[in-house]
Amino acid sequence: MSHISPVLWQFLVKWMTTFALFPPEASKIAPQMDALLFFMILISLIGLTIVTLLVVSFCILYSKERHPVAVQVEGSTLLEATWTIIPLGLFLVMFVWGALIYFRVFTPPANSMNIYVVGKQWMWKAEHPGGQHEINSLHVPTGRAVQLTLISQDVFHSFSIPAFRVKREAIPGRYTTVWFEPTVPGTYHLFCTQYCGTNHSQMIGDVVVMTPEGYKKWLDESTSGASLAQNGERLFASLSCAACHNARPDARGPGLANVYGAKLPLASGGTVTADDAYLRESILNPSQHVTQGYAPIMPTYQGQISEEGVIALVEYIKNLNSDYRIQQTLNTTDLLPESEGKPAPAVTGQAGKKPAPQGKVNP
Ligand code: HEC
Ligand SMILES: [Cu+2]
Repeated sequence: MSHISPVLWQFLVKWMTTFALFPPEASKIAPQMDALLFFMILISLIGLTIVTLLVVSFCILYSKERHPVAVQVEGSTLLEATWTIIPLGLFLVMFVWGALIYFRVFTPPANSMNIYVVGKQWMWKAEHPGGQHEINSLHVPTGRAVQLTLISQDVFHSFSIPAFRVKREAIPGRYTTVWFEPTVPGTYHLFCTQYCGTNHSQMIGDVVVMTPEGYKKWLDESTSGASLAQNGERLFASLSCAACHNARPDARGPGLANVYGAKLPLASGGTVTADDAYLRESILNPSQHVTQGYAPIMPTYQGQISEEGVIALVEYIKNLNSDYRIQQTLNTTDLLPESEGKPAPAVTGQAGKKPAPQGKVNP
């Protein structure tokens, strides 16, 4: 969208950024948001100038010395209609323009890659699907839509990257998402912008935007050996989830293959879509929504699994979906050359349900 940023404006932004008056524009949405901001500032300046000029000139023209006796003015329909309709039009332009950007900001593209971010007093932890994790830093590639799934482990935090013009609350007990497409390699600030206790001001970090090749290299060097889904698989085994969720015909729990994104019928009537939030909720609070045809026997794991553990489990269950894994392969793991040969996580699907294809998934 560089056509909405004329040369003069780019010069202005560059100048302000150099003098630390303005954050750099490092994401695709940033110049679009700034265009609206500058439009609003421009309109406000024009309005300010007109009003100031009128106030000053009326003070001089209609002073007591010049007009000792007040003249009564009865009003002008044309004048009033003009000063109503023109600002109304301008405000509607701002509204529609703002709404268009708002929808764009809140709708991640279908092919975005997902990174989990957990906020806690007083740090940000990022979990990449490949198993890389980092604290108070976030590595992302240019030219790719990146979606963050945020959650807080304690109090409200707010995740903000000014250079990308994004900010979203990290809420305890609930997943929120935010997305951006980085455009310029470099290191940018990462803030918590909601007062969250004594060391709130230290809840800061670096966002490192790398070229796709640089990011690939970083992923290789930072790999912890197991992907997030593989960690989840390990947790699934150690917490004995498979005692009930297994492929055996007499399994006491439903099969979890292809559950992600499915519409599940509930015992209480109605259906629910199994998204990230639902998976999290059904692990920590299983009696909340009991799936039709099953007894409410699943124990709660509240307090037994950290948010990172829940994320690993959620990622594991998502990866039991064949199409999710293919999508992930297309989006993320094709940046990960060593992952191509990795075996897919084992499927503990219910008998009768089509298990996800095993093995190598190449785009
Ligand atoms: C004692 C048996 C048992 C254990 C152990 C168990 N579950 Fe369940 N789980 C169930 C049953 C029964 C249901 C369906 C009824 C319900 O929704 O509560 C269920 C539902 C679910 C659902 C919702 C999906 C659906 O189709 O309803 C998820 C996700 C899930 N379990 C994950 C887990 C994970 C992860 C673990 C281990 C941390 C686990 N379960 C341990 C029995 C169990
Ligand atoms: Cu915070």
